[in-house]
Amino acid sequence: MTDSMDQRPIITVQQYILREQQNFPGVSGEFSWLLSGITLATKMIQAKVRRAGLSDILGAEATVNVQGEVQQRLDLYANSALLHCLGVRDSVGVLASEENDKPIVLRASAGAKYAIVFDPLDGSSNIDVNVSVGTIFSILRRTEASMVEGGDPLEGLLQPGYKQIAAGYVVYGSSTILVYTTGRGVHGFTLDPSVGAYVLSHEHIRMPEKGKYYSINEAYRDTFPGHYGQYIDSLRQQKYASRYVGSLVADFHRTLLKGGVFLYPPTTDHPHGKLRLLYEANPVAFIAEQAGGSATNGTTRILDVQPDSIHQRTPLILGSQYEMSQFAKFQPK
Ligand code: AHM
Ligand code: MG
Repeated sequence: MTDSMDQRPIITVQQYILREQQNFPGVSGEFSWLLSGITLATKMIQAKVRRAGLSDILGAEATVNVQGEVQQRLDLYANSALLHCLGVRDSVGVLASEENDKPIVLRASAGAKYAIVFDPLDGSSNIDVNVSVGTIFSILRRTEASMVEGGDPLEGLLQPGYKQIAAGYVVYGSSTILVYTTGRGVHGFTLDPSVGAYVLSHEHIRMPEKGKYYSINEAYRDTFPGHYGQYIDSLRQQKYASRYVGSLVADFHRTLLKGGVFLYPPTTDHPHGKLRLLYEANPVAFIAEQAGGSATNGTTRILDVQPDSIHQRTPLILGSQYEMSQFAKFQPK
């Protein structure tokens, strides 16, 4: 089958995963079935995002999530879509979402070997103004102890990021793109709305070794620890330009493709950082590393941090090799 426009063969994300799995005998098709839950949910979400101004889905709901943030209607729709589409997959044992205070235990059986954490709609403050938002997810294999009847579901979720078996995100931007890794490189699939499928568009993405942009909310500069300001000054002296969307998925996607550095340091309001370790920092850190970049919380590699709660926050600094090595030089001794 070819794309009539340019005669390139069409490879869908489903085909791609099945093909990857053929290289690893013993791996069943359950992972592709699980991922199809995510692709279905994100297609439902993007359909709502595309029609947002036309339907009664914009605006805030009268509820506040566990982070103390007002929930947007689209946040709630996105959360329900993911909970539903993943909840019916037998291989999923436990889910955790930014929008739910507690983890959702679906099945205790040993066959339900995966735990999935997600931010259903990242960048909520951009929903009402037609700026890119997205979905971020991370997939873990549950620990043996957490799978037995009466086992603690949290144990399967609170694993350091290096244990992720897959992670990805979808950006609902000028086009809808799914980017994921299973630890064998990073691949991007653009949703072709005419056929309703994610089609391979960016195989083996590599982050440039050096970029042109730094990405940070500079309005908080006076409340960052001092060395962050010094680092930004050095980038400005090197004639960097600044880009900041305010949706992690969009800022990360640009950094992945164009290189540079993204920073969300500790601030006075968020002394431990604002972004969430399990479903924001870990997935993008895994992807950054797989693409040749790196990610830190300022002192420690993000993927090495042992989480102690599902909604834990973290500072996040990630990007290209050059900018990250420069950042390390500004670390206080
Ligand atoms: P959200 O998950 O509630 O949308 O919040 C996370 C978002 C990130 O997408 C983004 O990087 C950050 O918050 C922006 O925060 P700020 O407005 O403080 O710059
Ligand atoms: Mg978010």
